Amino acid sequence: MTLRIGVIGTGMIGSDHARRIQTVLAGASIVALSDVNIDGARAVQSEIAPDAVLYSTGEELIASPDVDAVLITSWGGTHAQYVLAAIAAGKPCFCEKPLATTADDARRIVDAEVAYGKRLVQVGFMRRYDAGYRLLKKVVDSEIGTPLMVHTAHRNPTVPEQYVTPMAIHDTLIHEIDVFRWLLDDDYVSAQVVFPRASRHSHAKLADPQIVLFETKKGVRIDVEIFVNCRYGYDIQCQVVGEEGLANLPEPMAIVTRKDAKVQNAILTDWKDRFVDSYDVELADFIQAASRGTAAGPSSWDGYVASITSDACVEAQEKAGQIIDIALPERPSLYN
Ligand code: NAI
Ligand code: ISE
Repeated sequence: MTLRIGVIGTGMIGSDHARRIQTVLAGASIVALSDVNIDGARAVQSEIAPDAVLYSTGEELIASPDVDAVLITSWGGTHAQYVLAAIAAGKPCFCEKPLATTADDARRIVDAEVAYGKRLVQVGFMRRYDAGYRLLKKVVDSEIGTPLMVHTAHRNPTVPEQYVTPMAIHDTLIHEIDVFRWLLDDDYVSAQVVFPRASRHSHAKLADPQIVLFETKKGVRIDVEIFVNCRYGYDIQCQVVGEEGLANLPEPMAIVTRKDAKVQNAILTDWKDRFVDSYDVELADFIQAASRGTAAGPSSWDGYVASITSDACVEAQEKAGQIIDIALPERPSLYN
C-alpha cells in the first residue's frame, strides 16, 4: 500500500521533503499540497508532484479522505494549529521543528495526543537519525564510562539579516536541546547563557557568539557555543567526556588532499548537505510508522520538553549570567 501524504508549507524544507518522498524513498507518494503562497505550492506541484491536488487551506488538506498522513513544514508559528487538526482527524503527521512556538501550545498537542490514546506525531529532530550521532550514542552507552561533561558547538557561516538573538535558541540550539537528551538519556535542570566578546560580523539585534551552559538531572554539564557568523563553514562539534575516556562526533566524510605543502579537507557550508542523509532516514521512519497508523521517533513529548527548555534559554539570554531552573511536568505513560 502506498501512503498518501499531503504537505502543508511548500517552502524550502517542505519542497525538499516532498522531493525525497517522490524520488528517494519508497512506500509513499505526495498527493496533496497547500501553502498560503499558492504559487509556491503550484511550483512544487509542477516540478515534483504533478498528480498532487492543491488545497487552499491546511485544514482542508488534513480533512481530505484522499490524504492518509500529513507533513507540516510551514512557518513555525503555524505548526500547532495543523498538528492539532491532524490529531483531531486521527492522521499521523510529521511536524518540522519547532513543534510549537509556545510551551502552552506544545502542551495542548501532548494532551490531545494522550486523549487520542496513540502516538500520531513525529517531530523533525533529524539529528537522532544522523549516522554520526548514532555511532556516538553507541560509544557513549558502552565504552567511555559514565558521561560527565559535553563540549559542543553549532556554527553557521552566516545567517539572514532578520535572524535575531532569540532565534539562536528557537531556530538553532533547539537541535542540540533535543539531541543531548537523547544522547545522554537525561533531562535538563537548568540553563545559563553568557555572551563573549561580539563578532564584528554580527549586528545590533544579534548577540553572536553565545555560550549556553546546561546542567542535567544526572549532573552532566554541557556547554554549547552558538556562533552563527563564524564565516568559515557549517560546523557541528560534539565531544562527550566520560569517566573512562572521551568520544567525538565524527566529522562529515571529506577527501583529504596533500598539496603545496599542506594537508587539507573541505568543510561543509550548508546545513542541508550536513544532514541530507538523516532527513532521508527520519522520513523513511515516518512513512513506516504512518503506514501502520501511528508515529515513531521524536515525539510530541520531546517537542514539548524542547519548548520548555527553549523558553528557559531565552529567559537566560535576557538575564545574562543568571542560572534559570528548568522544571518538567510528569511524562504521560504514552511516551515511556
Ligand atoms: P520557508 O519560509 O522556506 O517555508 C515555509 C513555507 O510555509 C512558506 O512557503 C510559507 O508561505 C508557508 N506558510 C506560512 N504560513 C503558512 C500557513 N499558515 N499555512 C500554510 N503554509 C504557510 O521556511 P523553511 O526554511 O522551509 O522552514 C519551514 C519549517 O521547517 C520551520 O519551522 C523551520 O524551523 C523548519 N526547518 C527545519 C530544518 C531542520 O533542519 N530540521 C531546517 C530548516 C527549516
Ligand atoms: C536551521 O533552521 C536548521 O534547522 C538547521 O538544521 C540548523 O543547523 C541551522 O542552524 C538552522 O538555522
